[in-house]
Amino acid sequence: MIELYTWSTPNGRKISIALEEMELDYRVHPIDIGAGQQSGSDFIARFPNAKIPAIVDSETGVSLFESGAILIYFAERAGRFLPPAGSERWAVLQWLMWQMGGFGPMLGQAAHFLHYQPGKSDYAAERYGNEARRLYAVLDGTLERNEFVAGDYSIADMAIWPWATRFDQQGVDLAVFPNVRRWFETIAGRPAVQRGFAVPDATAEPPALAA
Ligand SMILES: N[C@@H](CCC(=O)N[C@@H](CS)C(=O)NCC(=O)O)C(=O)O
Repeated sequence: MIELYTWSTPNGRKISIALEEMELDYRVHPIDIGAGQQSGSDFIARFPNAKIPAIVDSETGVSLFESGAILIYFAERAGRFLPPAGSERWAVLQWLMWQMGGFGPMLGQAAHFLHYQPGKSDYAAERYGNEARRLYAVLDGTLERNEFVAGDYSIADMAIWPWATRFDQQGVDLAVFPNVRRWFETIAGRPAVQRGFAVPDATAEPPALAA
């Protein structure tokens, strides 16, 4: 059994989507980050970065934070969605690291300055808005050549897709990125993705794209 500490955010949803896709048994522990529960002493004692997602695998004793590490751990445990060796494996890890270093941190900053704090800093809004659109253009380019980011559907798609669900907050128009749009809708249609998206908020659904 995997104990999952999470909230309804892109980083949290990566993990619940992966658990659903890999059919691993898990129990959800909601951590309300708006109420500061990630800063509680019990949570920090186990997960010193004080952020969700985090997991404990009660069968193996492995305890992990950082969503990229958790996705690799699950893929190796389940033997799915990460090729065991060779250039296909490196392609998945490359795109997973791209998400962890860029298509996540930069989009978070874009949403902060464009959506949550509009008008606070024109410089930051322009800088992160431009970087968000640049990252979507990179994603669109790879999806023009491949059905999924690294060939077959993988943990890299599971990491990237939840961040793309917040495109409107990031100042991004998906009509400009037709390959991202096609990929977005394909993944949104997967039942495991829909179940994972609704953790821990059972009413949550991926955004429907305008026709
Ligand atoms: N690099 C970390 C980022 C985790 C992260 O930023 N989590 C956010 C929610 S998406 C959080 O817990 N925020 C609460 C806070 O910063 O206090 C990962 O990928 O797991």
